[in-house]
Amino acid sequence: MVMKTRAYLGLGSNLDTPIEQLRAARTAICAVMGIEEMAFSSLYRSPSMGSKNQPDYVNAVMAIQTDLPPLVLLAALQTIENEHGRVRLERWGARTLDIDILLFGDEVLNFPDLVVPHYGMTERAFVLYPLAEIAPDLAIPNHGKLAELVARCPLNDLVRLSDVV
Ligand code: A4P
Ligand code: MG
Repeated sequence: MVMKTRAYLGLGSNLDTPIEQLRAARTAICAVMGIEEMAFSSLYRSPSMGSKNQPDYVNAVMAIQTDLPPLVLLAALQTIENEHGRVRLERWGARTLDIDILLFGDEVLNFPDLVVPHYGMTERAFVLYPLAEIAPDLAIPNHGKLAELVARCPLNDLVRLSDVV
């Protein structure tokens, strides 16, 4: 029997109709053999972190169940990013689609190409708030309870899109 792992993915886009990018990404992720969607958060809008001269981002978090090993999952997600016309001009630059593996079960992974938990997730409102929406009782390996991280994290102008439209 192959073990299935619950993983959490962070999705973000700030170019080319971000909401459509996230919808298309969700469909593409669900179509991967060995990935099953368990939950999908609301969409959240926030100013670009790191560079002020960029459009706002739209972010969401997706819970999946998968029997793919972590590096195979990463490769599948990178293929989807590339198929969605992502242009990597600069680190933290504007992008049509960014998919991060936030958590992979309760594993701590330190591969050259894959660090889990994702290094920025414990301080980023656009990750913590959507994650807490779909997994309020989660604990983050090495970082403790998600609810406590959320309580310490300012919103930084994050808005849930379903609250404004
Ligand atoms: N990599 C290592 N660990 C992981 C992981 N857990 N998940 C490697 C995915 N990839 C991981 O990433 C660079 C390399 O990270 C990959 O080749 C992979 O092997 P990338 O996605 O190509 O580059 P990047 O996204 O430009 O860099 P990075 O460091 O991932 O940026 P972040 O941290 O994702 O930040 N503002 C708002 N409001 N919302 C956002 O979503 N996102 C960013 C990008 C900046 N500002 C933002 C947002
Ligand atoms: Mg990334």
